[in-house]
Amino acid sequence: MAIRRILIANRGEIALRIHRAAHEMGIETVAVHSTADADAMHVRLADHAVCIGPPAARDSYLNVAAIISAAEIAGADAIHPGYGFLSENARFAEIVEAHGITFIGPKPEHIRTMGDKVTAKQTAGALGLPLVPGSDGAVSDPAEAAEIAARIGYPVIIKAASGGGGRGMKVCERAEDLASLMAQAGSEAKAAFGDDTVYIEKYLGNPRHIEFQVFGDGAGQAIHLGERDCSLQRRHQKVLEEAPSPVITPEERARMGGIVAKAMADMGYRGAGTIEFLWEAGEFYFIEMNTRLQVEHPVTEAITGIDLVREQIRVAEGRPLSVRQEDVAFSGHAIECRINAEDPWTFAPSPGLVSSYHAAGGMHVRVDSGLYAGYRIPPYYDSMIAKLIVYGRTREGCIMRLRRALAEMVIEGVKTSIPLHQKLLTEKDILEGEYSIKWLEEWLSTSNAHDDRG
Ligand code: MV4
Repeated sequence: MAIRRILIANRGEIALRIHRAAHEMGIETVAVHSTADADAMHVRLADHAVCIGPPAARDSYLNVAAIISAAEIAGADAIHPGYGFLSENARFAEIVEAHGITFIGPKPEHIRTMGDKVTAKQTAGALGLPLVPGSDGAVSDPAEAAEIAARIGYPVIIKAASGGGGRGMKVCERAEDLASLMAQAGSEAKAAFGDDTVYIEKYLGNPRHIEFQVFGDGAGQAIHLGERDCSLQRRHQKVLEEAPSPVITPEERARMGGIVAKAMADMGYRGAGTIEFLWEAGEFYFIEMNTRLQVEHPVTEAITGIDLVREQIRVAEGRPLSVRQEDVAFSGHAIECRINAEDPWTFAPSPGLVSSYHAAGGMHVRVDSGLYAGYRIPPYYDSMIAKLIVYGRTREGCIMRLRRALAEMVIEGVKTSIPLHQKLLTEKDILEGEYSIKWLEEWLSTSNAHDDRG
């Protein structure tokens, strides 16, 4: 059914991103906002706006009753959750649909299955995705855990089924430590997520994080849009992402892409999804699936020319995807720099008044941001205030343009991560594409990156 008015249950740059796709399709938008966001750009751009509560996210952007009420009051016939907040909450998706409102996202059952890491891994295995060797499902008995660990070999990693952001993970080097680390992982998971279920995997020492973008129509058709390399991260926060991965050949992309697209077709997946892999020594190992649009989706848009939010809206309307796999062509290279309001070297948050703002521009330069001069960045939410996405025909050309664009960006009044990105783009390993998930933290702890003397 045709969607006429979308409520965007989010804030910041992703709310703008969704608004833009909607308007390009002739669809009206409804912004929701906390009292702290009354002057935010996402509120200004939308056709209608509803205040849904006080600053704390749990009282506003996570307030299901307030969001459903806003949709009914504003006459929205669909809700897009963006990323974070309620985007991977299966119960929310069910409630939206129970109110006769279209949820622009996956089927609730798929959100639920993939939200539990144990059922996600079992489902991925059954669909033919390569897994990290480990326990088949949850383990609670230390003796059983010891047998599994002995079989796959140390080191092993103990993970929480409900984990996220790396919480509740323990690396175990020796059999003697296994039982106590299992108990620790379980109790930390219980405290953080209310669920002490854990499972065991072979620990990969120096992998890359490579994820495939997938898209399904919910009726058995699915495609892949290639991979993104998201290995550059600090404390599970991605810093810079690129597509394609510097280490994946077109043949590997087609082979793994074919496997993930078939898996999504077989499960009847609907909407945008990301299949996360660890990649080491030329092999992919499934770790998790994200059932949402991701922050870094624009690098995929840049190299494929496909508007992912437009496709999300199409399939939510029950229409087919606008492209078949054979129509998807990968061209050139794209890199995204996440720009946060924080000290570039200590990472301390730096909210406050943006006294002046000028976005980079020019050919193949995209800035997704709700910033404007005079805007006050509130202290209550994520520190990401802009994304700079640059495209080039080659990786080298992309990096040259990215340096040029970073130098053009003006954000005054708050500290930002722009100097960190500028320094990263002078590093030999980054220029050569030779980095793993450990690279950034090691570099920050060993280099004099921010020291003027060298
Ligand atoms: C791993 C791993 C090594 N071996 N699993 C971190 C969070 C969660 N998404 C999975 N994570 C990892 N799982 C095995 N078997 C290392 C990590 C990991 C990581 C993964 C992706 C991106 C950044 C990371 C940073 C630290 C650890």
